[in-house]
Amino acid sequence: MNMRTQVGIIGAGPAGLLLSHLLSREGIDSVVLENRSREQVESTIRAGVLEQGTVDLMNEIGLGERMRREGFVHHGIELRFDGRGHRIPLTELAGGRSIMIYPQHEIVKDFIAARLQQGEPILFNVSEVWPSDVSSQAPRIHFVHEHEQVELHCDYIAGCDGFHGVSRAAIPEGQQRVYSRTYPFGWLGILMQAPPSTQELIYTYSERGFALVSTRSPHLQRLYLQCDPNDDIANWSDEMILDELQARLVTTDHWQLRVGPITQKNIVAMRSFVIEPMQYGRLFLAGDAAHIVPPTGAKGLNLAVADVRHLARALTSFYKEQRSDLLEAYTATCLRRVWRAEHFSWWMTSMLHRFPNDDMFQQQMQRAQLDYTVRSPAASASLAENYVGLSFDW
Ligand code: FAS
Ligand code: PHB
Repeated sequence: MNMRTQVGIIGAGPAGLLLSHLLSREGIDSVVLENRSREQVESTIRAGVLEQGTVDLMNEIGLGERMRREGFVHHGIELRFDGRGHRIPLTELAGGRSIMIYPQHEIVKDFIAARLQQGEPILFNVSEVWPSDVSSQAPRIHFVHEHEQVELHCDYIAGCDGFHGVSRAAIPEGQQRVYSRTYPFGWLGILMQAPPSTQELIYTYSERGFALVSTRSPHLQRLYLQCDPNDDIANWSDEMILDELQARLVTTDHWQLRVGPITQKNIVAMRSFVIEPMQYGRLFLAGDAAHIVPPTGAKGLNLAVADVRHLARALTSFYKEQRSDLLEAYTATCLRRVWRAEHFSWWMTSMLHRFPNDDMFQQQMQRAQLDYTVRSPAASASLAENYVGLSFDW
């Protein structure tokens, strides 16, 4: 079977869904292809921190109502080390900009509901997806849907299928420049039914390793601790996890973690990854399909949003003004922000985690960086402006 659309979008994560919504606002057709089910996509526990720019865009496009109702605006974070907490007043230091705590899977639910309400197509449970003729004027996406082989003819293809997707491989190896760093540690993340232990996120450097206290709601907390990336989650009993968190978060004034039943736990590896170019012929990569950041800087989802905002603008100027300059500048436009976020995420990760085989000098260097970051207004402001997110046209 043949189908036709203007923009074929591979992946119904935040990048693919937001792009489809931005395009439909401009009257540009698209078809979203997703190889998992709607339930699976809507229950993938990932990000939780939204930059000011992401929040503003959600409100601008009329999809921010539930985020405003159920999300939490935070005006600061705490850096904790050597048993003491130090507040970084984000909003004060970053010109009034703040962050929003609103779970990624809730954003995905909002995007899917809006798209289906508009009667726009999302094909879930597709398989054998592969793009072809991307360097021609008539790219196609081949896939199987409900046991039928389909060919989707498009003008452009948006590869929004994440790090493990198929789109990136459509860029010939000889054309790719890949930058990557894999970290010698991972994050063990939990969801815990308990009241919040803090009003703002706590990033902790401790001798025993990194720990992060985040939140999802007044009844559900999200916490992470640094662990061996190859460890098996089965080796971590709930009791061990809570004891380790308490041990890493300990302060001189006996701060207490409020605990409750752990409802979800998993281990994720950590890497930094960027592919250049992000565009090849009529194929445009966005989000995790083109770049990965370690989650310490809370940047991944926000970068995906920034990419598709640029891509939607470029495609709109092509269809409405027959201009191709923004499309040609897509890689350069996105990478400026991508490399800033890569550096910030690597810097936060390097400052806050224990590295295997580190020596006393390395540890003192990290302490000196932490001490300077919390005591120098200039250094605190630099962290704050990066954390809340630089304006889109930075
Ligand atoms: P996604 O991976 O989210 O979506 C890609 C979609 O494509 C998926 O639905 C997938 O099923 C689909 N797909 C894959 N292959 C396909 C194929 N062949 N055909 C069709 N569909 C296909 N970022 C933040 O900004 N803040 C945070 O706090 C934060 N915390 C994180 C915590 C963890 C534990 C992790 C792992 C990541 C975190 N991130 C955070 C980063 C994360 O949010 C990603 O950057 C974000 O999901 C990227 O969105 P997409 O690019 O849309 O990719
Ligand atoms: C989260 O709430 O999941 C979260 C918060 C901050 C991070 C990463 C993840 O840096």
